[in-house]
Amino acid sequence: MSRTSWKAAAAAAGLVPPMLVAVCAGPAQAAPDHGRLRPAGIHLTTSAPVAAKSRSAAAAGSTAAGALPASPVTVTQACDPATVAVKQLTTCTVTAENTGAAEITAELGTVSSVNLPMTAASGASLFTPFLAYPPKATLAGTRPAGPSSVAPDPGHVFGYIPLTAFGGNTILPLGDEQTANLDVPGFVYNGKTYGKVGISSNGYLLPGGSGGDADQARPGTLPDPAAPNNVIAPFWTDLDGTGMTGAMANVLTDGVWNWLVIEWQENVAGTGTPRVFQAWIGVNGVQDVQFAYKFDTIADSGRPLVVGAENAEGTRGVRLPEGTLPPSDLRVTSDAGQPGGKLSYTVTAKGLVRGPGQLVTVAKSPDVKPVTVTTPVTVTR
Ligand SMILES: [Ca+2]
Ligand SMILES: [Ca+2]
Repeated sequence: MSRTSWKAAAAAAGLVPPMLVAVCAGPAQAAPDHGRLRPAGIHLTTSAPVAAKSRSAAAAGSTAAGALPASPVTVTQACDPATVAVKQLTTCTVTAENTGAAEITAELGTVSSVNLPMTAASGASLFTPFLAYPPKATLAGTRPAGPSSVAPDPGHVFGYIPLTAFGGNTILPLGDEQTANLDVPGFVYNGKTYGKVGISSNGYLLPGGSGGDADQARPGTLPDPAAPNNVIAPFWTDLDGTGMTGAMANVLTDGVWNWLVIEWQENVAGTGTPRVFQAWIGVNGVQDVQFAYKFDTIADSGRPLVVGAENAEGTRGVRLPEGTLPPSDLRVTSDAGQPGGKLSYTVTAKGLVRGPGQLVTVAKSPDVKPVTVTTPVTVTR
């Protein structure tokens, strides 16, 4: 199939209303139709395998001793109207939000200028006409988008179908500790679309590609903020493609939906014992990440093994218990995460004396710099 006809197939997929895709989750929950699969005819371009570099020491960021770090709490404050006549009222809304991953306590206070006394508050108490504060609050930390499960999904994953059954495969001759970067049709992972994927000789993928400095023979845990990040690992262990195919890739279509399929054909490093497995990545606008295994090659080699996935920051992820062989073909599902906790309150202020005035809100949290926000309010005659 030509590239043009692939585009036609993608356009056909695009005809499905977005809501239907969201509700049905597209191909992720469809029963795979093995009989209709054929190459989508997409030419996958690759860069040469990159030899692993030694890991560079992390740049040690340091702050002056005693200096407090910036607060993860952001404060917004707005007054409506921003100009009032004497005896007129303005309502000011203050919102604090935790943008950090950790829970934090926040104590806020709002002070008004002498020409703009506060007459009422909601969600806060007036201590004097010039000082209001809400109860001390505990703000939950943010939860980023990321994988929430790696689990069997019987009837909804393709399972192992040898890519050699199809024409047009792109061969990626990986040796030991090498990664190839492949330009691919855009696929969604944790809410982001990627047009490139790094394929490690050690059984994992890096959406967005690898700079070549992260190929790790010894699997890390998942998640882990340490490099490599954004790992999708069908079978992360010390493998070596030398003398084997290495990896191959193709885009298969059932005529409507398309999948990027990557197959590893390598040996356990230092042995002649093969491991053959695949990642199926839907390129249909919704996350669809499947792992498939040629189970007669899947066995315990005595080497560390990790099966799972993490997000781009290495802060959320899932894995089978370390060393656990995949019990079946698997699917990685993700969720969108959630923002940090918020605190909001309003105060009402009254123009008393003509001239420039202001409301100043300060948010204090333990062990970080306080945050100060100033909102001018002009009092006219
Ligand atoms: Ca990581
Ligand atoms: Ca290796």
